[in-house]
Amino acid sequence: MEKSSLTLLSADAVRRGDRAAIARAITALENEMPGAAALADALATEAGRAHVIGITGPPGAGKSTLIAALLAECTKRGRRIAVVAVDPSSPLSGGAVLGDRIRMSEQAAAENVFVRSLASRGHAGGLARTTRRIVDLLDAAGYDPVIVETVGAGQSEVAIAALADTCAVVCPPGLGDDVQAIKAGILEIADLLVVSKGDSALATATVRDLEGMLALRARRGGWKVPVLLTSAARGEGVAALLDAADAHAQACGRGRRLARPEPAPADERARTAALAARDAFARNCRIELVDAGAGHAEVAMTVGAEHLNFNGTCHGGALFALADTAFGLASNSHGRVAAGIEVHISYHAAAREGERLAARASEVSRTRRLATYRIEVRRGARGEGDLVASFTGTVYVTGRHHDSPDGEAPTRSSRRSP
Ligand SMILES: Nc1nc2c(ncn2[C@@H]2O[C@H](COP(=O)(O)OP(=O)(O)OP(=O)(O)O)[C@@H](O)[C@H]2O)c(=O)[nH]1
Ligand SMILES: [Mg+2]
Repeated sequence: MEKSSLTLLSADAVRRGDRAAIARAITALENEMPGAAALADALATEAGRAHVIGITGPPGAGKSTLIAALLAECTKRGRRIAVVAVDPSSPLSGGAVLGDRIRMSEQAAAENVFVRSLASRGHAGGLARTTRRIVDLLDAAGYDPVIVETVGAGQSEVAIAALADTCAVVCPPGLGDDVQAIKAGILEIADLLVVSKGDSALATATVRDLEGMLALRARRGGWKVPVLLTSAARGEGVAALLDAADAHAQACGRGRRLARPEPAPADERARTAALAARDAFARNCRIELVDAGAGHAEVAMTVGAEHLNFNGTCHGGALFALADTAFGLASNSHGRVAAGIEVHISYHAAAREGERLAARASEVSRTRRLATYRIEVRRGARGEGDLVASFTGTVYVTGRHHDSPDGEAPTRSSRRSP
């Protein structure tokens, strides 16, 4: 009783834009304190007004400096702006977050600006959920735009694409020379490409390189991704960047994170079972489907003599096959052909002949084009025992459907063409 009235009180204070209440609420969400989920629920219905802009890019690209310039531009235009900077909590970037705070502190002191750094501590899924709730809260508090800064490092950029209405990918000069340096997903999620440090020598060449790269790709739903040259140091191109972000929101809408229609669960279960039945490799490894649904799948196998390595324990390749099968089924459960881009596996314990192992895959984040999964391989028929291996994977979601009459057979192994 007392807790719920407390929640209502702080929800009201958040709606009024009370800075202390907002700061307290974010801390509660970050630490999953009692009442935090109820507060998030109380405010969730008011989310969807703010324009959420994701700013991502490689470490040191100039994201924070650019955001500081955007803060100044927004306040000049009389807008209330919030920034959430997500720290990947690596020892290397520990100092960078402090740097963010210092660089942004001048603007943060202003009444219409709210800046907060989050430490990601732990897995991407938890971070994605917390960040989403904090964005909803800032949205409900009337900030518009809400900017989210993340370092482009695999899964974080997938998470930001799910969250933001407009994704700006910041490319420092020189990166365009070596397109391979830009990881598979990062260009895929860009609504705006921003070349930073426009005052340095290579910047215009980088603009040309990126424009050349974009010319090779199909347009996305009528929106033409612009390449914008900025120099936060000189304050150049910042107004144009904000204008381009506004234009993207006009063209493609706001509240992208709130609308993610999913087909009925029964469809996914049946589809996943059909896919599993067509998987000759999994069948050869004696991997069986246990359960599946939207974005998740569970498979199991009994370690047999054919799974053993020269030490007499279960071969790492067999564990990989088990985890990868769950990954493939979960990522293809939505009906679109998903192609694996990147996986990572950690082995924790050995498994022996006769043991039953289960792998459970769950979706960590999903956008129109990219999705990430976490898979745990555990002992026991339903994975109730200890952890044997853990696996994370990212897929590229193609435009092809499993169910379409002229649809090709699913080829998870096929890489997407550029
Ligand atoms: N010459 C020049 N340097 C810049 C500009 N913007 C940022 N820098 C420099 O680039 C370095 C990195 O800038 P940050 O803004 O911290 O970059 P970041 O992408 O936020 O970095 P992380 O958060 O650590 O990934 C700093 O030394 C900045 O001074 C610019 O417009 N021109
Ligand atoms: Mg930064």
